[in-house]
Amino acid sequence: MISKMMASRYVTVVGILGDPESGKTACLVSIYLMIANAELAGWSFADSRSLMAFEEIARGARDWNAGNPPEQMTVHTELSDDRRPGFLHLRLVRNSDGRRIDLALPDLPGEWTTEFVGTSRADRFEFLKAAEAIWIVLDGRALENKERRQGMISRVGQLAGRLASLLDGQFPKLMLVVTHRDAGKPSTAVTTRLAAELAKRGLTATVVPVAPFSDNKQVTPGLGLDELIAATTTSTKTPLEFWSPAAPVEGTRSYIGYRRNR
Ligand SMILES: Nc1nc2c(ncn2[C@@H]2O[C@H](COP(=O)(O)OP(=O)(O)O)[C@@H](O)[C@H]2O)c(=O)[nH]1
Ligand SMILES: [Mg+2]
Repeated sequence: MISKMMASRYVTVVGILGDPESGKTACLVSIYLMIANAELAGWSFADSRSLMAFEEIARGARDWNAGNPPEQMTVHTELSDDRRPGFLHLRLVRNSDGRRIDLALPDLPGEWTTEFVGTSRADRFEFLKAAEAIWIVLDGRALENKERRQGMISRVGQLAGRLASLLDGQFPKLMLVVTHRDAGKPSTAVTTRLAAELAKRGLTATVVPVAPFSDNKQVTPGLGLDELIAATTTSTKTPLEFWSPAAPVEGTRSYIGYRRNR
């Protein structure tokens, strides 16, 4: 199934990494729900065939899971065969130019990331060599926690370093997806240190704060996911901009970008 999808040059494969509980599945579920409800700004389903394509993937996922149907339209995170990631497939149309984009979004167990950093076990990440973008999903609350912050930032550096050696100089666009935007936005202190940690390895990333779900009335659920999809599908390589949501204003989505100082 994966190789069939990857054989199509139009499929944008995204590598989605992140420790357990960082919010990977939440991002996928929220993207799917927003698309299904036509709430993802700037994007719509291509046509009914997109639903069929999704159904095919879901059916495939069911097969892989040997009788465990996928929950909430994403593939079970715990796969019976842990070598084969499940993919959420979406065929979208960008409203601005009508461009059609097939996205393959894998829902991987967080343990894969943990083990990749800890033991450098890379065999199951071979598919990342075909990825056009890599998301490293980070729990925004942990990032702002004074005790946990430094450890997390160093681990992002280690993870990026592992990826760099796996990908052997062919690094795709890198996005640091910071969840729990509803609990607050990432501070400049944190984004600056993340950028510095990556710069040690000659890498840059786009920081995208998101709130796939929200416990805060001031923050719309799904905030930031349209930017995430936009950044994932732009053709420019490794953008330098960090994106930071402006103070939340109900009903609007305004963003300011600022260039990282080198
Ligand atoms: N309020 C809120 N909850 C979130 C957010 N992101 C993830 N969560 C919750 O955090 C928990 C872990 O998320 P999950 O997607 O399962 O993590 P995964 O292990 O990386 O797939 C779940 O209960 C999510 O609903 C967010 O931005 N805001
Ligand atoms: Mg998960």
